[in-house]
Amino acid sequence: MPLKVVNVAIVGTGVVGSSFLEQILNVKSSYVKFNVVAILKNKSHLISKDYSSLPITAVNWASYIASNASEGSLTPAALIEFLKKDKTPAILVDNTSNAEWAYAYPEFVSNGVSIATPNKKAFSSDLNLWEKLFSGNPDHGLVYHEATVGAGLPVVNFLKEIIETGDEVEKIEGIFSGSLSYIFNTYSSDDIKFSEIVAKAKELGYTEPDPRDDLSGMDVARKVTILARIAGLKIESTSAFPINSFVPGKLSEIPTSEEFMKKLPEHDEEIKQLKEEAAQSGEVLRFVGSIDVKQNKVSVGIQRYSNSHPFASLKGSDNVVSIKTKRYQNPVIIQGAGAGADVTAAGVLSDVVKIAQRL
Ligand SMILES: NC(=O)c1ccc[n+]([C@@H]2O[C@H](COP(=O)([O-])OP(=O)(O)OC[C@H]3O[C@@H](n4cnc5c(N)ncnc54)[C@H](OP(=O)(O)O)[C@@H]3O)[C@@H](O)[C@H]2O)c1
Ligand SMILES: *[C@@H]1O[C@H](CO)[C@@H](O)[C@H](O)[C@H]1NC(C)=O
Ligand SMILES: *[C@@H]1O[C@H](CO)[C@@H](O)[C@H](O)[C@H]1NC(C)=O
Ligand SMILES: CC(=O)N[C@H]1CO[C@H](CO)[C@@H](O)[C@@H]1O
Repeated sequence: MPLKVVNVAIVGTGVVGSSFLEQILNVKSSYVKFNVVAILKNKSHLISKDYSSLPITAVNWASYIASNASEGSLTPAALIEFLKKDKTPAILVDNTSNAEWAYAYPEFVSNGVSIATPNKKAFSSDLNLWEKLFSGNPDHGLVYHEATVGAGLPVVNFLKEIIETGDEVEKIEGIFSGSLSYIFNTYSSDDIKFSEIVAKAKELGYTEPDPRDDLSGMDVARKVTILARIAGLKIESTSAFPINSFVPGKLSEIPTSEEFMKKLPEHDEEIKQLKEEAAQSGEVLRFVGSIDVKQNKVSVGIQRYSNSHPFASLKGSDNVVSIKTKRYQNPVIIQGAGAGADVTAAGVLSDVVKIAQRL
């Protein structure tokens, strides 16, 4: 069988991008050859003039870029021009959390470039953008985004596949944030104040620089929007359903993250009461996203689960998703690390491999 060759362009070499580069440069496949033909950073870029793979290895790529990259980045339009000039099929790997790149996806796709990305913006913003990306036009590039929900866990592609076989999703429920998973798992098992566990999660780098960005539920809302759309609901945007923020009311207006952390202990007592009320009924608090397809209802916020429920025994910063369908009346449970550079990059790389197989 002839070796299949695919050009790969990578945007962003941060946490996930670095791990992705190491993984793709180590792929040993007998049927597909990945030519890494472009690497774009914010202020520099490296492209292969003759579309052969850049002369980099999993060991030296960072120093090679540091000394050999050209100044300035490329715009999405310039990258499309570059990729179109070669007849080898191309895949864009977007590892930014940048909206500019996300909004350029339809241009890539309509020019035949496929996309693999962990960037949630393109899939959780306007419904219009989603519909453009999944129009089903056979001349368009393919779009894969496994790592937008639960990092490398097989959630997005699994859902799309069972729906393609004719199954119907009835309900999806899950813990989709590594940081909130860690915070509530530890809070329910340990004798620790809520403000202390938030401070610890921040220290460990599990939260965003301002933990309110996690506690607000916005990131969970983005992931829930993506899953709800896959399940067939026409969710216009993340403002189309209730997001019950866990940031105590008065603290949402505080300007700095430092001040917020200083004031949070004032709310320890009221949060402890919630925990104790739940404990009296043999339940724990969990921050979940739920999608009830039959009732057309989506929500994000705190729920109580009995100690025997799979969500109650979650450990560390793991994610868990429960999927109930017409065929799986006893829900499918997918659980495991839902954050971290290596598993996220592996989720993106498995999308790249899937695209290469289909091209
Ligand atoms: N870093 C990742 O693991 C990851 C995974 C999927 C997608 N992305 C995409 O990348 C964009 C930018 O991310 P970033 O570069 O700002 O990420 P970052 O700087 O590495 O840190 C922010 C995020 O770290 C995640 N995280 C990493 N390791 C973790 C661990 N061991 N336990 C718990 N949480 C952990 C949390 O993700 P969560 O709260 O989301 O679980 C947290 O919100 C995100 O908006 C997203 O679109 C990142
Ligand atoms: C890239 O540069 C833009 C504009 O200069 C900035 O807004 C953005 O935060 C930068 N992104 C990264 C990942 O450094
Ligand atoms: C920069 O490119 C040249 C020519 O390809 C190469 O010989 C050199 O090793 C590269 N620099 C680094 C630090 O890799
Ligand atoms: C998720 C992730 O790794 N994002 C990175 C993508 O690349 C940018 C720019 O290099 C980094 O700043 C991000 O951290």
